[in-house]
Amino acid sequence: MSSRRKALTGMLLSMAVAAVAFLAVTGARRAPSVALVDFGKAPHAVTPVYDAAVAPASSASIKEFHIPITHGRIEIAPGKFYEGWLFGGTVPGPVLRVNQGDRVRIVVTNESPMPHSIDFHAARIPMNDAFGPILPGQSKSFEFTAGDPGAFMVHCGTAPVLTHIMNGMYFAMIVDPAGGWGTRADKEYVLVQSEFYAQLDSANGDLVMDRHAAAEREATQVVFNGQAFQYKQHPLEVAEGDRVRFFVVNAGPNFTSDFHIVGALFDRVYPDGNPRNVLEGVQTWGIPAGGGAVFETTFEKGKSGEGMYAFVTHAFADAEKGAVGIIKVGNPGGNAMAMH
Ligand SMILES: [Cu+2]
Repeated sequence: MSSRRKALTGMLLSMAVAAVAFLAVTGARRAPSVALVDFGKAPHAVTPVYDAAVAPASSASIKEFHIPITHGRIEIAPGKFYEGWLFGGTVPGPVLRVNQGDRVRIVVTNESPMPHSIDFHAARIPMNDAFGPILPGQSKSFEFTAGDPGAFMVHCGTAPVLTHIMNGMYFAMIVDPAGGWGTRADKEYVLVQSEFYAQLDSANGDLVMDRHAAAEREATQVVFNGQAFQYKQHPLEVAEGDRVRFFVVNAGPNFTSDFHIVGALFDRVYPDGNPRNVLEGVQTWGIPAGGGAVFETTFEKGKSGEGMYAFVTHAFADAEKGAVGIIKVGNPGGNAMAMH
């Protein structure tokens, strides 16, 4: 190679190196996008029912959630009101949805008169700091990377934890897998199962917690999304042919959820909501207290087509206390609601 050609090649090479370096620098300088969700400013819809439909996560790689803790009156069965302890003003609290690999920033503010805390099952983080007590009027901030896909429980972990969970301090967190679910769902719903242990407050006729009943595991209501039987009155509606994905979290505090849909089978169940744990052709799947799972089924014409389908915990003493709802596929005649 002539010295002139050598010089030219060298010059081109250094220009290419400079261009790559420039791209690397500008790439690094581009600020990652941040999506802010304030549970206090946009409370979750609970009338006429807790809205079980979940929207997709935003594409922002950093997601910041502001979560107020308050105490307030909630309806745990038709016409039955309970003095609850709340994340984001509802039971369960709003759904927190992110993508695997997202950085999750949490700011919790305790606007209630007693200490509370927050515990994310999706977080690998030292609990002594992040999950520690938040005194009345104080806030706590921390962040973690959502590295594991799944349907996770979030709850208050202040002692006695039984009391804080039975009073309503929980919500679902969905971490969508980085590679997606492998199937396209036409509808996605979140269902959080939990128990209440209530007794009448003679002072005002409302319900208040019954610690003794909770210790003895004698639930008065077992519910999906905070209220007994709400989806019997207001079914989840899907179209014939829809593939439906259910994110089911069992908040307990004491019982297992034996999740089942009458008249359908699950094409796939992902225990804990990790698509690497895949089961096919499942009738019922048990979710431990503090656990979650993702279920998929298809309401196909000629199989589980137009009609009514009950979703239940197949532990029927618990279904009779409220953990039963209806999925209405298409526009069927008749009424299947009395059957379960
Ligand atoms: Cu608490």
